[in-house]
Amino acid sequence: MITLLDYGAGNVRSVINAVESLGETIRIASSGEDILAAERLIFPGVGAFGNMMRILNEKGFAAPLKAYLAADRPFLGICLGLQALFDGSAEAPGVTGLGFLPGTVKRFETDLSVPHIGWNGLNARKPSRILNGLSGREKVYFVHSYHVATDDASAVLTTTDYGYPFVSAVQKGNVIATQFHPEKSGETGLRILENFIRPDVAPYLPIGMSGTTRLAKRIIACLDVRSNDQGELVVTKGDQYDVREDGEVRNLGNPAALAGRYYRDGADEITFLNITGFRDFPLEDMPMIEVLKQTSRHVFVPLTIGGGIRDYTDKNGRRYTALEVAAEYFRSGADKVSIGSDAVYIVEEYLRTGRRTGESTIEAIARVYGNQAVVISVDPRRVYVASPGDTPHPVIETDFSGPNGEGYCWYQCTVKGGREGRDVDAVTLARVCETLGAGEILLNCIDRDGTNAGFDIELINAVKGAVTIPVIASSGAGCVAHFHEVFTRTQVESALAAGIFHREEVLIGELKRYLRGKVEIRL
Ligand code: 1PR
Repeated sequence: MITLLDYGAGNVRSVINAVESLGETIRIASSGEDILAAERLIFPGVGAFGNMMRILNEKGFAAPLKAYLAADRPFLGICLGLQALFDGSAEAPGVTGLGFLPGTVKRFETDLSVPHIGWNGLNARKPSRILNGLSGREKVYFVHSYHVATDDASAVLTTTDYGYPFVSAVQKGNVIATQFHPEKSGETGLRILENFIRPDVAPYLPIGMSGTTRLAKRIIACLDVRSNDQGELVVTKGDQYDVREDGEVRNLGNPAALAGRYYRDGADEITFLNITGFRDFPLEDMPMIEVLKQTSRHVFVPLTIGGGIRDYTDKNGRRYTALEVAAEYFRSGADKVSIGSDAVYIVEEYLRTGRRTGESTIEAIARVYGNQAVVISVDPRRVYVASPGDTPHPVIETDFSGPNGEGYCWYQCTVKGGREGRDVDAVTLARVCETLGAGEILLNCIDRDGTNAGFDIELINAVKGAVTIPVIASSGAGCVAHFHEVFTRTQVESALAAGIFHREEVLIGELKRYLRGKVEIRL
């Protein structure tokens, strides 16, 4: 029996699902006594350090947790569950941590994108039961802006490089904690969890670990989901956002089954976009929540879900906040949520008033679940102009001239699935969303969507150059070479595709074999 400490923020469902998939039962600790009675305790931390410590103290969990740790009982902390073990964090000055290990938590100081999101390697400093059976060449999934810094070198279990080496796991006796997410690290992560759960696993030092670890470029499979005319929830795919063919919604398969296939094929992440979310309210559209629950039971890589994350009043006058919608997605197994139309309205308001309210959907979700949990899905379309002076928006000089030979264009943001253009450009939108606390940009392109013509490199470079958060390139992938192009001609951390994967024109395994040796990827 595994005891799980859930203090109520974020996605503990993934940990529960991963542990249950290993044949173990889980019990949720709801009191200090439950913590002290645990045989093995897992503490997955999500969100922000200050919020976590406040809840642990309010619920009376902090003192029993300290006693449990001091007694050297089996413990696995994950992400913030690692950071909690230290004295304090730069994320929440003045807030005291559990103080089990000496040191503090500090923000990444690097020119690389922060948060550090994605699959990176491990360098082991000493043998550990959780490393048993690993070759040392595996990659595991990270998502964080802060890392621990300790004076106790003997407690360092692994380090990982991101601009410089940082502590990615610690172990002191039976207390182990990882900055990465084993529950989101595919088969490697399941092995690590199993090593923690099973009794009598021998300490082991993988031989392949050495040198500098490298963050892999992520390959993301995207599933656009909606109900078809028969009311069945299907994966669909548009050509420049038009998902109908001969009047019918294209049906490319069952969402949970397709996600399972992409997981087995090696997808580094899976994104679901509830594409009619702007008009159907997700909390009434329960099949989508069900898809997420089913998927997270057997898919152990990060799941992002978007569509319909906004405030809403139902027909009975009950008001729901965007935070409540997001919370339901997180409870159902999402690791990140993506915001489309609402982000455009938020940015318009910000540009009009010149100040942040602290109340926007982006800020509210980031405050509770952390910046890394908030993705902005941008749906831009090219607007051509003959000269830069023809528009107040920032333009780029383009190699692909417009219908009348125009040599410049700007990227107009749209809402409602591309149906309505707004007076905001994609570069400004990305920049403002970063200021408001978004952790990642999912950069679609209506002109390229479903065309197989390749990613819009000009758009991607314009947006990537304007922000320091990671950017996902999306729309237009038609062959394996397009991924190589986007990873070598731009600085994006990940690339997303839909049509070529759904139609099996390119398999994810085959794509990764092609990229191997050319760009860093997770095999
Ligand atoms: O506005 O917050 O409710 O979110 C709605 C979400 O649904 C947005 O993220 C928006 O991008 C998405 N969406 C709305 N309508 C459509 C549509 O296609 N009619 N899909 C739509 C967007 C674009 C991509 C696609 C890539 C790759 N899909 O995510 O998967 O372009 O495609 P490809 O590889 O086949 O070229 P809200």
